[in-house]
Amino acid sequence: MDDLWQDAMDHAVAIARKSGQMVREALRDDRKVMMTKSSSIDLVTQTDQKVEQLIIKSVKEKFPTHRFIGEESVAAGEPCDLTDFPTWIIDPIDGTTNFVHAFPFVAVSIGFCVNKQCEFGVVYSCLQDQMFTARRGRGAFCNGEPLQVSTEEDISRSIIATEFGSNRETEAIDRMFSSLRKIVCIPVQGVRSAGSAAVNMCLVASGCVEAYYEIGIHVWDVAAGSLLVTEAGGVLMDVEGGVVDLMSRRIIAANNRTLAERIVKEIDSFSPTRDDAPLPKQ
Ligand code: 2AM
Ligand code: CA
Ligand code: CA
Ligand code: CA
Repeated sequence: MDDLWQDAMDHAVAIARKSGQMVREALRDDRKVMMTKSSSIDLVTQTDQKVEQLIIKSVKEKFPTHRFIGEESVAAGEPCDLTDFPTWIIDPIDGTTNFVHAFPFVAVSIGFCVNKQCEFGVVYSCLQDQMFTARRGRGAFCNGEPLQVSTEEDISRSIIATEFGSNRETEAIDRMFSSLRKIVCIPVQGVRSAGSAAVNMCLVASGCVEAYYEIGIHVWDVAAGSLLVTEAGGVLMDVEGGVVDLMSRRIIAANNRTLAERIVKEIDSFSPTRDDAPLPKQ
């Protein structure tokens, strides 16, 4: 079984690299927005769809019994169910808005779960040519070099990453900024938004930022990155302090428990609905 997952991981790395090449070529020639999804700022390009199709096709040929959760397939009506079966969780372009604007943080994210547990994660940051890889129990790497989270214990000496997502409803924005205001005013040394959940998690794994939190993410945004964080020595926590459920659409990824718990204290938590519909009143 062990060797089989290694084979799958090698395949994920190869296909992520090939996908990254497609993304770089499209960045030069074709960054047109093809359509929007949940709102006018939720963008999809032809490259999002082409890359996802490429990944799924090539994995199906090699592992015909495996299942898939892919962002663009789910958008096209495929189920988003994480079962115990071997499942590839794919975000073909994490950072589509960045891609459209040529803002240079664009990643291909491939996570692989069995029995709902991540066995490996691959995040390819296409424009930096950085291949982030993690295998359960075997560490996290960038281009083969081992990664370690930051050792900082004090949030006031930390950089925190978060994102603003695509929900622009006043209530959601108010909650997000009320949490962010508290975090900024601790004060932290900085707040950053890379525009890609997967890249944010790789920044935590690399020790460049101490923590990343977001409410509204999907499983494909964080499946691969979550293993990078834990294998680099970091922790995952739900925004209310419990164990993270990758399907819950909210996450804190931090270098250590002290920082994660401090962020829990400052966040006004809420659960987004599955389809980005208006948030329920608290
Ligand atoms: P995407 O590029 O794959 O859609 C977390 O913020 C994730 O939400 C990002 O990694 C990004 O994933 C998505 N996202 C961020 N800003 C967005 C926006 N304005 N519209 C739609 N999705 C966005
Ligand atoms: Ca994404
Ligand atoms: Ca995407
Ligand atoms: Ca998207």
